[in-house]
Amino acid sequence: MRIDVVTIFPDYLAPLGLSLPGKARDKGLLDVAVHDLRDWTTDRHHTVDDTPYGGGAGMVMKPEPWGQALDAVAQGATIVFTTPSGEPFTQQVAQELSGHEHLVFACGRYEGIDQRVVEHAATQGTVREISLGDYVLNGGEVAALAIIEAVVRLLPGFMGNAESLVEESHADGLLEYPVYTKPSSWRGRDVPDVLLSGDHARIAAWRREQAARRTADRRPDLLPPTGAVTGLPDL
Ligand code: 6GU
Repeated sequence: MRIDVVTIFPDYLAPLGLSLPGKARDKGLLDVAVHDLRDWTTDRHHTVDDTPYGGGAGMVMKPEPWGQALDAVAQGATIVFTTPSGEPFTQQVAQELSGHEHLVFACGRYEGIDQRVVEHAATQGTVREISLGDYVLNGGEVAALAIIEAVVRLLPGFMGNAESLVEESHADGLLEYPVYTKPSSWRGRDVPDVLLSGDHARIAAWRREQAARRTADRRPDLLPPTGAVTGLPDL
C-alpha cells in the first residue's frame, strides 16, 4: 500500500515513522510520504487560507494549493478528506480502506477546505470524507494518524497473529470481553475462576456473555434490535 499525506503541519505526522506504521514500512508492506501543502503555494507568504464567502467566523483553506497538491499525488487514488462533517470512521471503513492500493489523506485545518477541492478530487480518484467522531479537533492530522494506524494493521501479512484480529473489539460487532494475565491473585483481586478451569467451552460462553454485557452497558447502539435472532446470550 502507498499512503500520501498532505498537511500544513508535516511534523504532526512524525509518528508514522514509529511503531506500527514504521514496522509495516520495514516489512515492505507500506510506502508513506508526507507533503507540506505550502510547497504548492506560489505567493511569497505561502498562503493556504482566506475568509469565507458569505461571511462567518474563521478561515477556509484555499482551493489552488490543494488542486496542485492533488494533481501531483492523487491520480487514481482513494482520497480521504479528514473532516468533522464526514462519515463516521468505523472498523468497517478501516477494512474497506485496507483493500485499496493508494490512499491520499488531505488534512483540513481552520473551518475546512473549499468544497470545490472535494468535487475536483472526485474526478481524479475515489473520495471519502471521514470523521473520527462527534467532537472537534483543531485539524485532520490526528484523525489521519488514527485512520492510518487502524488501516495498516489490517494489511495482509502485517499481523503475526491473525486470531487477534478476529477476536478484538468491533470485529464481531461487540466490544471485547475483559482480559487477565498472571498473577492469578493481585492486590486481593482474583482472576475469574472460569478462566483457570481449562474448560474451553465454559470459557468461550463466559467471554460471549461478558462481551454482550459490556456492549449493552457501554454501547447499546451496537446491539441488534431486541427480538432479533442473534445467538447472543441473554443478560
Ligand atoms: Cl477528521 N477533523 C477534525 N478537525 N475534527 C474532527 C475530526 C476530523 N473527526 C472528529 N473531529
